[in-house]
Amino acid sequence: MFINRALQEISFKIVYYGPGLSGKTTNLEYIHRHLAPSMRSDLVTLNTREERTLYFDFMQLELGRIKGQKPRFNLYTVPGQVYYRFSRKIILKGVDGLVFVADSQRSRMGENLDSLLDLERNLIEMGFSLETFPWVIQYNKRDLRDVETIETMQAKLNFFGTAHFEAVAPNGTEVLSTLKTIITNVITKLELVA
Ligand SMILES: Nc1nc2c(ncn2[C@@H]2O[C@H](COP(=O)(O)OP(=O)(O)O)[C@@H](O)[C@H]2O)c(=O)[nH]1
Ligand SMILES: [Mg+2]
Repeated sequence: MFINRALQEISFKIVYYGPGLSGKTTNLEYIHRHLAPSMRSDLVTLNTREERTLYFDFMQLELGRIKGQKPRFNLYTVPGQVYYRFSRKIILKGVDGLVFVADSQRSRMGENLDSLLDLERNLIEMGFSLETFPWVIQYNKRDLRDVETIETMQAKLNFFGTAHFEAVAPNGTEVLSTLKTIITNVITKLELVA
């Protein structure tokens, strides 16, 4: 979180985390398409092919006022692939809220769990834990054939019982409700709304 008192601006950082190809960028693309240009910045996507050390998507939302403050929400995605461990740590710095985007395909359950444990390890290094940190979990790709049941995904991944969503990111199913919930959780945690 970053507060600029002079400008009455307050910035929050929300990070979309999860294994490679789970649909993190697709979430941001949908949000970008469906919010008025006055409410959001351009979507910046940095490509891995350019061999950057840092690789992420970024977009800023500006949503009305809360208690006189102009809140901004900076949305980031992390690269999910195992070898981008360093990028993920950098992108997590200063995070206020997390969306974990899981891939519902049965064959991807191992990657989901690895990524969630990687996230928890990184949070613990920063002095936090998923047990108390504002986060939500999105079970994406519900439109595909060979998906795990929600009950099994809940049992395997949602070990602290946080809010969960059943999404199809390309057509926007549950994309905005996921975003709204994490924004509300972040703001509530900071007691900006009574
Ligand atoms: N069928 C289906 N495909 C999806 C869904 N979400 C994302 N995809 C596809 O999965 C691939 C990876 O998505 P992307 O957003 O780039 O994943 P990221 O690596 O997490 O950023 C792309 O081809 C997307 O179009 C979904 O809900 N259903
Ligand atoms: Mg991506």
